Amino acid sequence: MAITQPAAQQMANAIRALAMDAVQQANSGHPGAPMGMADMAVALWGEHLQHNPKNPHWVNRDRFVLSNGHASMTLYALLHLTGYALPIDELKNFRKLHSKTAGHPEVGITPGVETTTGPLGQGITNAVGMALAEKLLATEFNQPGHHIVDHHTYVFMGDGCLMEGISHEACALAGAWKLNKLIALYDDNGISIDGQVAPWFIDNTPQRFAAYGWNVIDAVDGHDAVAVSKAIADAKNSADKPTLIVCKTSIGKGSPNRANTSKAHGEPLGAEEIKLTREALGWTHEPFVIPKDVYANWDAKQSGVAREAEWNKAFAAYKAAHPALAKEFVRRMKGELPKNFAQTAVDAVIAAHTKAETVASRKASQLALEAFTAALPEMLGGSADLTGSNLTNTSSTPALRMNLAGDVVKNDKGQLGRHINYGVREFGMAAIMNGVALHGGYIPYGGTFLTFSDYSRNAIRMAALMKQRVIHVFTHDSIGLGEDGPTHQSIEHAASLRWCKPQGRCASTGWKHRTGGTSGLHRTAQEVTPLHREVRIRATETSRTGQPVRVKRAISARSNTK
Ligand SMILES: Cc1ncc(C[n+]2csc(CCOP(=O)(O)OP(=O)(O)O)c2C)c(N)n1
Repeated sequence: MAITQPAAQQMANAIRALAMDAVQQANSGHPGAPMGMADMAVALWGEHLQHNPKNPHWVNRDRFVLSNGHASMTLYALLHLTGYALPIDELKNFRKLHSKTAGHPEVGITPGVETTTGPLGQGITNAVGMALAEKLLATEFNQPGHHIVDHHTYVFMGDGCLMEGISHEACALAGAWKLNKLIALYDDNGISIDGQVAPWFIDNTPQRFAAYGWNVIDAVDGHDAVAVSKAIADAKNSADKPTLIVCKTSIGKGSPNRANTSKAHGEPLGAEEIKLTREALGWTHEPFVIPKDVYANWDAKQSGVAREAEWNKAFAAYKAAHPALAKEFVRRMKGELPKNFAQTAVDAVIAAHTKAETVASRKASQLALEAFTAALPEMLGGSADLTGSNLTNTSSTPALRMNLAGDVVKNDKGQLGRHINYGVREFGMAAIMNGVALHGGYIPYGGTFLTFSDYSRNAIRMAALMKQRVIHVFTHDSIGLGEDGPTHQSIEHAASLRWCKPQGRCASTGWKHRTGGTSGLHRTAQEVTPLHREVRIRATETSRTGQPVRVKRAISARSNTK
């Protein structure tokens, strides 16, 4: 709908009221950012976001990431008001055990939450991964006259996300990849927990993003929903650049004594200040009571169902014209492995065991990958500038490259890039992989030295928390790596990550089992002699959906090497 004042004001005030009342009721939380971003939320969710509250999993929905996860009441209010299965009682139970309204948004718990956020900087990085996945899927599956993959990825983020170093890694890559359908709205309120950020955050953010190759829309009044909406409309026209919209806002907007102070950031306003805020906003309704006309203005159920129905029609036409591609797209987005994959995996393992080569396990890993990347077009590899050391590339995964217009280019063999040069950005790589996995359509894997898993650690933790199918290849996994010395030796890493450490020929078995959950595969730099041991491969494999898959050839073989 086209937003107009004063309806927009009331829609924004509904978010402000829900945020301050829920935080007050929980006696903890962050009212300031939701109150400050309320008008931005009206602009984006009231006018632009393509979603269907009745089906949060519609594959072509726009993705929305609340990178400043402490502002979770923004998202809960939006999900409730637009018609997701998040009743008002859940908002009354904000931050309570077993509620769907955790302190920070958690994917898989709350319908409509796309990723778990809270560790600042990772949300924007996940969003870069989602936008990348969209672009790559569109390249693979869209056909002339059939744009079945065609959505935006939107982000709200604050000063904290931009201060975190990972935002540099991710946003630099978003510029390099020309992710023009990524639109980030910066809540530029100049406040963080310790107060006015000016003394310790002096970056020129617009210039910083312009230098990354972003389209920057600066100095938008973040309390003018119409102005923000216009900026978003302009951003959607960006042909080859991601967009940063700098929204000037006041934290705690509406609160007479807390607005523009760090006290609004992370504590309840208190009963007296809430009363004053209600008066200042002209919001006369009791806590958790939203007038019918405000609900009606927010309601996105009908439009969402219509939007998805329209896409379903477009998909039916695509399916009629390109049945094989349509089938493959459905499989990929469901995250199911191809029917014959179990057999492929068994064949690869048998071949490795039969050959029993004396190679470094990173090489064994690459040999396994050679078979698996050929069988699984969804495997999207990469390395943080250690491709030749991690051995994550294969003949089916050429380097990913975009041309000047931002299109993904094919190599001279006609292959699309499927191996990402992340550059020296381990943390960015890990959180981008989380975003790719969350989007769906790909199984991301990426490599670095095991010792540098420390750089990526919190993103690995987030992948595990979110139960995402992300694979980390950690090579040079022992103190035996030698000449590089103690800086490059992993000592405590394997134990602290608590992962399996497959050896030698087990490399292919390791890869075979890494088709579900978050995994780290540790690989040696040095040759390892195959162990003399019995290999058994089950005749029945289990697919990701839990359905048994029959494998044609089962073996029980004994390796012939010492
Ligand atoms: C990686 C990380 N470090 C620290 C925190 C704790 N923390 C939560 S919010 C915040 C300040 C964020 O400031 P800003 O983004 O400006 O939010 P606002 O004050 O506008 O709500 C901090 C340090 C965190 N959530 N994540």
